[in-house]
Parts: sequence; structure tokens; C-alpha cells
Amino acid sequence: MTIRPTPPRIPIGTDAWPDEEGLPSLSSGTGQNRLVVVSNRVADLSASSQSGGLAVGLLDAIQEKGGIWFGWDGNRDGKNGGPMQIRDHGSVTTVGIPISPQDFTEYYSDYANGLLWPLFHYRLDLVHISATAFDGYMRVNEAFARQLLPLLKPDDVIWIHDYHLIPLAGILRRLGCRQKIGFFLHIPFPPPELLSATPDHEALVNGLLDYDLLGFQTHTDVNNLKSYLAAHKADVVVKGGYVTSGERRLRIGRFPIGIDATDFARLARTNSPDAVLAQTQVGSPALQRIIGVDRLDYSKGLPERFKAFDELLLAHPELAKQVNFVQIAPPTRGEVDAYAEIRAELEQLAGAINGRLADIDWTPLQYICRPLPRDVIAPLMRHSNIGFVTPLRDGMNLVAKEYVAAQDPDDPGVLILSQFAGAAEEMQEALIVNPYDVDDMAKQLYRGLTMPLEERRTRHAALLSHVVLHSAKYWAAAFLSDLNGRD
Ligand code: GDG
Repeated sequence: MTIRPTPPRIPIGTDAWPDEEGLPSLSSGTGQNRLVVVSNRVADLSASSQSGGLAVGLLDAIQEKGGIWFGWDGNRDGKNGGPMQIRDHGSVTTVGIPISPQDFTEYYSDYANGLLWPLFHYRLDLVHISATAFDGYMRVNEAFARQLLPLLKPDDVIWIHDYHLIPLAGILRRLGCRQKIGFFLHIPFPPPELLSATPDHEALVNGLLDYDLLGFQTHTDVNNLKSYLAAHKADVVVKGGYVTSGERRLRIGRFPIGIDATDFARLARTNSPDAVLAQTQVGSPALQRIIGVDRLDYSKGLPERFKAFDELLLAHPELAKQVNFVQIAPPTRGEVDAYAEIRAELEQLAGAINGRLADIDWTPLQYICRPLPRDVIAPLMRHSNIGFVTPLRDGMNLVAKEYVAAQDPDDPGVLILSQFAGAAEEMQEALIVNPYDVDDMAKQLYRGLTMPLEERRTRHAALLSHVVLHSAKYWAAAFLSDLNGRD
């Protein structure tokens, strides 16, 4: 039987910062086996101080046992099967493999980001179907498997991450790999009727069934896979968290990812020169501030968010010069058309709002379309009255958790959170909104800006205790404990 680590009980109160001591040691669940993490991009450990929850949780886990982090080296002009970049960082070795320009286009741009990303975010309107893209996807997964295999030891535990690598376990098994292999999906898993919009749905789900443990962010995701199996796989038996498929028995579970809240709170309290400068530039301390921080992606609901802010100012003209909205949105995946389109739409909306309202001493919407350092973002979050987190669909959304961790418990801001973020399953004390309902989002913005201190404290205390206890470390320990318990 697998025993899940239990988070410690903590006192809940406005002045109590929950204590992480007492969390399960990773060794409680992972035995002495080496951990091999595989993700699309290999982690850049030299930049670990700037990294978020995913890297933190996984790094702790690999460092504890020793192991490998394996993935694409990030260059677009490599040669298939070319030399791997192997780097030792104490007990962790990173292995980066090259991919060719054709593979970059077919595997990464066209299939992973052009088909799977929109499909899994319920955006059938943005899905592009092409047979060459699927071939490229399978080809790169095969290349991952062939280059990983010689590096594996018999007792290794393998943890594969995300939608880029769904078929990897099946290919490894075909090549003779007998190690335990787990898979975690960071993004949503769609309902069966949406998934079946791709001709490859059966191949994708068969690929999932080659794992020993499948981890998802939410109950909704777990139930969507179960519904698919019930509708499309008559030979597969699902009972509780177990799935039997022929000779294979695997487990499906919900493992909501967390952050290192203690570290983020520390960052939020530091006043580095850049952080101070950023705060003075985004307005006088008397202004109330709304903040959004997202990769520039159509799944994040940014146009609706801008419109809600506009609506707030139309409904409450007295807020002129009293509030501003800072949206940080570093662009990603510029090579995919839909990303260029969302960028143009946001520039147009921001221009229209500022063109109508901005004055010499007030810029209502500051849309910052480039990355900022983490030690600038965290203090900005702390000094913002509203964390505005309204994706149209999101696997989890770590920004919601970071915003809560960054707050001063004695005078916290208010989190406004989309009902379609995975985080909403856990963070019901936020103001939960429908990200398509612009009018209601404007009303909730007003409610957040005028919320009494007592209510803010009560909501924040409940959110904070959850975010601290269900940390990145806890997430990794829970998954690996479950995977290791599989026979
Ligand atoms: C995927 C799933 C799931 C953002 N701008 C900057 C910056 N960030 C950081 C945030 C946060 C991270 O990036 C974004 O995390 P999210 O969870 O919001 O979203 P995705 O990148 O889409 O991640 C998501 C996640 O995987 C983990 O499983 O939660 O649902 O889509 O940490 O703070 N960081 C810096 N500069 C920026 O400008 N340094």
C-alpha cells in the first residue's frame, strides 16, 4: 500500500506564518533509487535562483537522491543524434540533447504548441491538424528515448513531464526499459469529446497507459481521462484510482503542484534597488494597484482582463488616478501565429485604454511586454492590492499561489481567480470569477479594492496556510512516494 505524506497541522491566524517544518522528507517515499527527470527543456541550473515551483520541487527531489535531468538543450539548429551536453552539478547531472530545425518546427511548434496546447486548453478553434507534425512529434520522442536509454540504471525511477513527451514511456518500454515510469501533466486534460477532435487521440491515450503512475493537477482532469477511457476503451477497467489495461495496471491521481512559498515571501520582502525603482515607476504609493503576471498566451484571458479594468474605470470614474493596473506579460512562442495575434490585440486594447484616460501624472494600464526578474516581480506583488489571475483555462496557475505568498499577512491584498484555473479547486477563499464575464470581473475588482481589512485577512490566512503546506516539495514527495509504491 502506498502511504501519501500528510501535511502537518498548523495554527491559522493572521500573524502566523505557517511553518514548513514537519513536511515529509523526500526519502520517506523515494527509497535510495536515482531519480531521472525528463522534460521538454532541460533545466538551466545556473539560473535556479530565478526559477519557479516546478524547478524547485524537482531539483530538491533529484538533489536528495542524485540523478539526471534530461531534455532538449534549447537550440533550434542542432543535428539529430548530435552530441549531448552533459553537465555535473553535484549530485545532479543535466543532459541536453540537440534537435534539428525540422524537428523544432514539427515536434515543438506544430504539434506540441500548435495542436496539443490549444486542444488541451479547450481551444478547438486554434487547433491545426497535420500528419507531418504528428510524425515529427513521434520522431523526437523516439530520439529522446534512444539517447536516454544508455544513461539509465536498472533501479532508476523515471519521471516524465508534460504534453511534449506523452509517448515516451511506450517507446522506452518497446526498447526494453523496465524501470518505474511516472508522468505528470502540467496543463489541463480535456473532456473526451474535445480530445477526439485530434485524429491521434487513441495513440495519445494508449501512450498514457504505458506509464505506472499518471499525475494530473485537478479532479476535473482525472475525471476527463476516466471519461475518455469509459467512452473509447472498452478493454480498459477503471476502479477508483487504478486502471487495468491488459497485463498492465497503473494508477491515476491528482497531485496539484505548489510553490516554495517561504522563499517567494522572502523575495517579496526584499527591497532590491530594481524592485524599489519598479515600484516608484508604477505610481505613487497612494495609488491602489492591480497586478497580473503571465506568459503572453491566449489561454491566460488577457484581453478580457484588460476589458474588465476598462469597465471598472467606466463604472467608477472616481477611481481615476486612484488605481492602476500593471500587467507583466513576457512573450513566448512567437513562431506560432496565434501568439502574434494575441500580442497585437493586447497592444490595441492597452493603447485604447491609455489613449482615452492617461494623463501627465497617471498611466492607468502599464502593459509590460517583456520578462522582469523574479526579485522585482515578488515585491511588486506584495505592494499590489489585487492579484488579477483570470486564465480562460489553466492547468494550475502558480502566479495565484505566488501572489498569496507575497502578501503581508497583516494587510494582505485580494486574489481574484478564474474558476477555470486548476488553482480554483484549492483556493476557494479567493474571489472566484468567470473569466469570460467582463462585467462581473469589473464588479469583483471593485469589491476587492474596497474589501474591509478583516475580510481580507480571513481570506488570506486560509489561502496562505494551504499554499505553504501544499508546497512544491510536498507535490514532488507525494508523486514520488506514490510512484515508488507501485510494484
Ligand atoms: C504551466 C501550466 C502550471 C511570469 N512572468 C515572468 C515570470 N513568470 C513566472 C511566474 C510563474 C511562472 O512564470 C508561470 O507559471 P504558471 O503556472 O502561471 O503558468 P505556465 O508557464 O503556463 O505553466 C500551468 C505550471 O505549468 C506548473 O505546473 O501551473 O497551469 O500552464 O512562476 O511568476 N518569471 C520571471 N519573469 C517574468 O516576467 N522571472
